[in-house]
This record gives sequence, C-alpha cells and structure tokens, in this order.
Amino acid sequence: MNYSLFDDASDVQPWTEAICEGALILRHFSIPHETALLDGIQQISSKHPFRHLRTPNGHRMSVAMTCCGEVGWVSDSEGYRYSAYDPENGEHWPTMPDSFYSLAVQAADEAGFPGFKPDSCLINQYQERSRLSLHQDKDEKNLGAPIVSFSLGIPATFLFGGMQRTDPVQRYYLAHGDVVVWGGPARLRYHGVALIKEAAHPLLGPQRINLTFRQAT
Ligand SMILES: O=C(O)CCC(=O)C(=O)O
Ligand SMILES: [Mn+2]
Repeated sequence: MNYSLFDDASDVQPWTEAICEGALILRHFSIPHETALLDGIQQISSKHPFRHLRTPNGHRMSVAMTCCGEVGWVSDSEGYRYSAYDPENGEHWPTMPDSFYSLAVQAADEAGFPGFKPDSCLINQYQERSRLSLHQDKDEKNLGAPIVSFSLGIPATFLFGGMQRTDPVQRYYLAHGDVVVWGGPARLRYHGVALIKEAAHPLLGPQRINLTFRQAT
C-alpha cells in the first residue's frame, strides 16, 4: 500500500535542530520511510495489541503501548522492567523489523552516535488527552547508548528538561517524520510529552505513534 503524502518522498529535505550537547531533532528524517514504518506497526500491533499498562502504584497510563525486539518495556505492580515476553499472552515479543533497525541505526549515526545496536523498540500510541509525565529512561543496562525516538501521526509537544525533575523544561513541537536522539551527556535528561490536542493526521487519523529504540540489555 502507498501511504505517502508526497508525490516523491525522496524530495523531502531533512534538517537538524540542536537541543543541547548530546540531543537533537532530525526533522523529516523518517518521511521517506513512512510506508515501511506503518506496515511494521500494523503487523506488530495485530499480534501484540496496544494496551494501557499500570504504573507500579496502580495508575493506568494514558499512553497505550506495545513492543518489538529482543526485549520489551513493561510496567505493573512489580515495577518497570524489560521482558522478553508480552505479559498479555506470554509470547516472545516480535522480532524488530529490519527496516526499523536500520533506520534507528542511521538516525543515531547522523546524530553522532555510531555503532548503535538497538535490541528493543517501545511503540507508544497517543490519542487526544494522552500525556507522558516527565521521566528519565534508566531501565536500560547500557546507558552508553542513545535513545532514538521517532514521531508519526498527529503532533506533540516534547518536553525536555534537565538532570533533576524540577529543572526548567524546553518545549519542542514534534511532527510526523521527526526523530529525536539523545545520548552522551544528555542521556539521563528528564523528558515527557504534554497533553495531546485533538487533531487528525491524513495517514494515521486521530493518533500519534512514537517508536523509541533502546539498547536495553
Ligand atoms: O513519545 C515520545 O515522544 C517520548 C516517549 C518516551 O519518552 C518513552 O517512551 O520513554
Ligand atoms: Mn522516555
């Protein structure tokens, strides 16, 4: 199926926007590859549907999640962790599609992090009024590797803070096709997503999908 919004997606010009040392946004990066990404998400979520996990203290997350890769990120009353198995059905998470892997490696490389070997991709689904509160990604064993985060669908405001939760937060508009990479001195910066506003995307409808690649094991 051809999902592309552009007559010739290879015409789209990407550009880079710095956030701070170790963090940047690759604008439009994934637009030429949107068909492969959307096909992959469809295949993964048909067998491992998006679900609203509970935080360790019992709150239902407003973002729905699924995963692919060697391990997937899960949360329940026992805490946050990576698991090789989908807790909904006990099956191994699906293999990360080759297209996902190579795009994540390429994005990391362009951001100045060569040799990225993602073994986990968390797929987040946001709808109107979903949000992700400020947090650090610190459940990964390899904090030397960056986080590579793809945005698809309706826009979001990405919140990028400091090393303390109470540090000031910068706000970045993220659109379909944008990729945020943070690593090195920025790897443990607090970040989150502000309340999603009602919108519709021509390919994805009223949702935002975020793919977050990590080197977790
Ligand atoms: O949706 C986003 O842009 C960020 C997602 C995120 O920070 C996470 O899944 O840990
Ligand atoms: Mn995160």
